[in-house]
Amino acid sequence: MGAGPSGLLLSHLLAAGGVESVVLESRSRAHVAARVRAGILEHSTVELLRAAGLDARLRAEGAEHRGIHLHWPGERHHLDFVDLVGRSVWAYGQTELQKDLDAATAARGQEVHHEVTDVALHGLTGDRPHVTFTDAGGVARRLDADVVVGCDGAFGPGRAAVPADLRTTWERTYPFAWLGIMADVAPSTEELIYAWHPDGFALHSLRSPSVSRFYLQVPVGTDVASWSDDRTWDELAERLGHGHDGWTLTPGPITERSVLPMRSFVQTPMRHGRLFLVGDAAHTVPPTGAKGLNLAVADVGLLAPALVALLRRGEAAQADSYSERALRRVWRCTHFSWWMTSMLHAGDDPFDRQLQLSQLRWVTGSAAGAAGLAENYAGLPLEL
Ligand code: RFL
Ligand code: PHB
Repeated sequence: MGAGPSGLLLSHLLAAGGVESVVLESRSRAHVAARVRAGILEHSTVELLRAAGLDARLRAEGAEHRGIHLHWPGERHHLDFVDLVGRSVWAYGQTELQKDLDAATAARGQEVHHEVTDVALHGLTGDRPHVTFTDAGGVARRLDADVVVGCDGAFGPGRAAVPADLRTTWERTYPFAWLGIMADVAPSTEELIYAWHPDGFALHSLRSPSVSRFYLQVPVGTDVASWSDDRTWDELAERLGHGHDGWTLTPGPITERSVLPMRSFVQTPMRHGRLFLVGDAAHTVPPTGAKGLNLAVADVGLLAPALVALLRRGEAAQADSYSERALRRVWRCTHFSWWMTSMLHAGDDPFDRQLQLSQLRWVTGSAAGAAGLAENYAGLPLEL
């Protein structure tokens, strides 16, 4: 269930391992392809895409980044992940990865049903679960399967199909949101700038040599209409340090804007009988650590070989340990995303602000502090 990045990547890896799958998606192909989301692929994600033969356009059109800048009023520091931990990251939009996955899906004739409704799961604790749904033409259908995988994001039926008395959830909501904008202007930086500022966090990211992506910390419930172009650019310039050491921010036409909630969420276990959960279906992280998409890909990297072993060779050990192994990384990334969020988002408490600035000085001034951030950001090994 789900034709986002985790669903399509899983079906690709299963096909390579000789396991047939059918993908169900509630939205249209065009809607899924147009959703603006993540922008950074970590080392292990790029390695997995390379091994799957899905990295040609990423190598040609993506940009390899050695690290990030951390900025606060009067100071800017570059952390070089390659020097610190021998790993880089790639700037490549989720929209582009989705196009690559769609192309690979079409090329191998993968069965995908878009715009399905009434998806319901049955018989998950037996050997032969089935899924019922209504297809785009309004026809009621039934699929019998060996396993069902919930790649259906934070709002799909997958996570709710685990009985309430067998699942545990953890949640943290944050008292702020992000205003995200896309702009048709060349990035004013080669690598991302994460900025702490008393007015709130700001991030300068990018999508291509001519498209920039920015985020501003805003109050929960902010109406995008209250952020005019002028106000947005003025606030980005102030928070990102326009004028610092001669650095300038170049504004341009804003083509997209939206407000994103900030939330941490984990549901365990990530397996119930013949149902497996992957990506946002099982966990959500705030985007400050650029982990959401990477975590979804890492889950797939563990589950695909486990299902091939189970279904082709009758070996259950990897499938049985999937949830436990995946959750080690999920909790590491949940912590890292919470930590980055806590370090960079200014609140009203003057004591907290001093702690944040002290933490930023330590992370940029100490080799041990810098290496810790770099290791978590650029990518931990698939299996922790
Ligand atoms: P997705 O991408 O949400 O895909 C799930 C798919 O399941 C479909 N679906 C159903 N299909 C069939 N039947 C049903 N009943 C269904 N219900 C839902 C949905 O339509 C969808 O196509 O989950 P996946 O594949 O696990 O991938 C995860 C990533 O997409 C996600 O972690 C990241 O995009 C998170 N995220 C970001 N991550 C970052 O690292 N950096 C970012 O800047 C960033 N920005 C974002 C984000 C997530 C957002 N969402 C989910 C609100 C911005 C947004 C707005
Ligand atoms: C993005 O480019 O959308 C992006 C990059 C890094 C983040 C979050 C979002 O931490």
